[in-house]
Parts: sequence; C-alpha cells; structure tokens
Amino acid sequence: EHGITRPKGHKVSFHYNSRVEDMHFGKTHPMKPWRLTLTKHLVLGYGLQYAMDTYEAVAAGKDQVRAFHDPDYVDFLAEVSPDTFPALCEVERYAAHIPERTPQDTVDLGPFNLSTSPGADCPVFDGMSTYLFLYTGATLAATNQLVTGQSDVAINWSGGLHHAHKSEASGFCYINDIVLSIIDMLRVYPRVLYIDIDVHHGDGVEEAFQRQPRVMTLSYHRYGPYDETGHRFFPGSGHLNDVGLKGTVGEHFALNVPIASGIDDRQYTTLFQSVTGRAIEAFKPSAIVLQCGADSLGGDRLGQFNLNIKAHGECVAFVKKTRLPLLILGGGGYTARNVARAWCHETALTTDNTLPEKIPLDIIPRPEAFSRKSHGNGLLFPPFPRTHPNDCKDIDLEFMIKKLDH
Ligand code: VJV
Ligand code: CA
Ligand code: ZN
Repeated sequence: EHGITRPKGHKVSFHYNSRVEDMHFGKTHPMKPWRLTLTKHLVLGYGLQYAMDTYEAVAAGKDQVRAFHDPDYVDFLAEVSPDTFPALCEVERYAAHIPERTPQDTVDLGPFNLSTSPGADCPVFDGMSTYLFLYTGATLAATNQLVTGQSDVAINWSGGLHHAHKSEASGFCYINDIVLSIIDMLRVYPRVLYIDIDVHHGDGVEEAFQRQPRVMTLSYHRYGPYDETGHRFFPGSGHLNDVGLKGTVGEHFALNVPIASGIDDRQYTTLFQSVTGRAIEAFKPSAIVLQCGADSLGGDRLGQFNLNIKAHGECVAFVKKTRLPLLILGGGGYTARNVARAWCHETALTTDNTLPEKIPLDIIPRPEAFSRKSHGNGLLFPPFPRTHPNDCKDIDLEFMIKKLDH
C-alpha cells in the first residue's frame, strides 16, 4: 500500500544510527541533529526502507580516524566532554594546540579550536564523542558497501562534515568523515570525484587532497567580498582561481565555483550540469562522493541561495545518471523541515521512486513539523520564499568552463 519498489539494476544502502539524535550543540546553536530525526520520520513514513538495505551504524574506531587526523586530536576527541575539558586543556600535548587569540575571536578557544563558550562554532557538548564517532562510522560502513561491490549507492545523511582539518575542528565539523571515506576508496578506485553542493566551501576536503591528482574536488558555494562587518561568508576560501596546490601534481585537481547570493533554480542547474558534466568528462572518475548540504536551499537559516528542493534533487539525479559507485552524504542544512524534505526526496530518487506530494502526516510521529500552512504541507511544494536578492546577474559560464581545460 506504500507503493514503494526496490530499484531495478542497482542496490542502495542506507546507514544511520538514531543515537545521533540525542546530541545537542547548545540551545540556540544552528546545527540541530533534530533535522536527522525529521528526515528519518519522512523516509520511514513514505516506506523508503523497503527500497533499500538499511544498516544500523556502529562507531568508528580511533585507529580508523587516525588515517587522516592527528593522533593527539583523535585522543582528545575520544576523551572530551564538558566535564573533562578543563583538565584536558592542561595536558601538555593538548595545550600545545591552543590557538593564539585574535581580535575577531568572540569566544575563548581551547585546543583544536574547541570551546565550551556558548557562542562557539565547535562547542564541546555532552555525548559529543559518541556523536562524532557514530557519524564517521556510518560513512565508513557506507564506503565499505561500495568498495566491496555490495551496493551501488550508499547514503549517510548524518555525515558530510567537510570543514574539519587534520588537527582542528572548524565550522561545526570535528571529524572529516569525507576525507576518511576517500582514503578508503583510493585503495580500490584509481580516481575519486568529490562534489559539494553545500552553500559553504568544502575547504577541509580540498586541503586534504590538494597534492593528490587521483582526487578531484569540486565545490559550489557562496563566495563574495568582505561585508560591512569585515567578514567573508564562511570559510572565506574557494576562489575560482584556487585549483589545487601550485607546483605539485595535485595542481588543477581542485575546482571551485564561487557564487553570489540569491542564485535561483535555473541558474544553478545550468551551472551545475555544465561544470560537473565537463569535470566528469575530463577526469573520468571511478567513483563519486556527493556532499548534499541542504543549506543551499532557499529559506535556510544560514544559507543565501534560493534553490528549491526540486533543483537540489536534480543535482543528485544528474550525478546518479553516471551509474558510477556513489556515496551520498549530508552536511549543512539549518531549516530542519526543509532539510528533511530534501533528503527524503533525494533518498527516493536514488531508489527510482517518485513520492506522493502529500506528506503522510497520519503516519509520521511529529506531523506538526510539516503541517503549518505557512510552511506548506507538501514534500516539494510550495517554492520557498526568495529570501535573498539575486546578485548573480549573468554568471560567466564560458570563463568557468574554460578553467576546466588543462
Ligand atoms: O562565520 C563563522 C565564524 C565566526 C566566528 C564564530 N562565531 C560564532 C560566528 C562567526 C566567523 N562561522 C560560520 C560557520 C558555518 C559552518 C557551516 C557548516 C557547514 O554547513 O558547511 C557543514 C556542516 C557560522 N555561521 C553562522 C554561525 N557560524 C553561527 C554559530 C553559532 C551561532 C549562530 C551562528 C554558534 C553558537 C550559537 N549561535 C549559539
Ligand atoms: Ca559547497
Ligand atoms: Zn554549509
């Protein structure tokens, strides 16, 4: 009666552990694991579990996380909690990682850019270690499904934390599950293409592979000049001319598509399909990792684009058409009901299902999240308010595409 069918010709696996939902970054912190609860409610409410193999994720091991991250940082992440933080800050090998205070810092920073101050991007919160090693475990299990040929598409909506560095947390990201996944993939696949449609630049992933010609990173993101307050849209990197580390074999294997605020469906779709299409043609990847940050949707609390769920999903559909092994990850997304809609829709389209527009409010545990008239009570409809003025005018497509020819 749910009308959901398994896809013909390919297998999809879904990796998740509901324990990630118990975590809280802080009362008003924009990152809400609640969006993952809502996503799960929609996915199960529509019956998409019948179209995929679902796996309960187990925590990654410290040794697995050390494949990219600094061993001291990994130990710190495994031990830290609001209770242990002050004592750990005194430990010499950790104290060496406390950053110098800059005038812009509004909060006290501890080692590795972590903090217990309420306004911090990367707070230390209760259950944090559990959360970090779980989302990482889910991404690594999804990766394992692909590299062993057991699945053709693997999904982890709790992963995609693209800003984390080797020995530093950044922008709500602590462990870079994407980098760890790609390291595993490189044991099997000659070339991996990383695509990032989060509204922020995928700087952590780009940096990790800046000398690696077997990984091409391609990020679409908001990028602009300094604003009135002297800040750039986070993280401030990802200029069109940044193409990988100059003078190394990795040069030309990073691509950046900086975008002004307010880009709409038509402009984004044209840009995404021409640039991604050319990148695939030129690089000939053996597998693809797609970070599907939903903060590129219109009406997002932090984002500045005007994309609709349909256009966001078309990026996923376009990449899926290559029929290459595909890892699908979450990322940003700060207006929870829209994040859940987008990721549920994208789960459906990877399994070749088209969902009824009417959300099954009678089945899902928290219908009120989707039933407010002002928010629309459909899956893809209504289009979001155009919250940002369109500063995109004419995008110089020709110029961007020429950058790809090397
Ligand atoms: O813009 C920044 C950095 C600052 C310094 C720290 N203060 C808190 C904010 C300004 C320069 N950080 C960004 C980080 C965005 C991370 C995006 C992550 C992803 O989507 O790409 C992948 C998951 C930023 N923008 C907005 C905030 N921080 C923000 C942080 C808060 C907050 C409100 C806004 C932290 C705590 C609280 N409110 C209570
Ligand atoms: Ca991006
Ligand atoms: Zn983001």
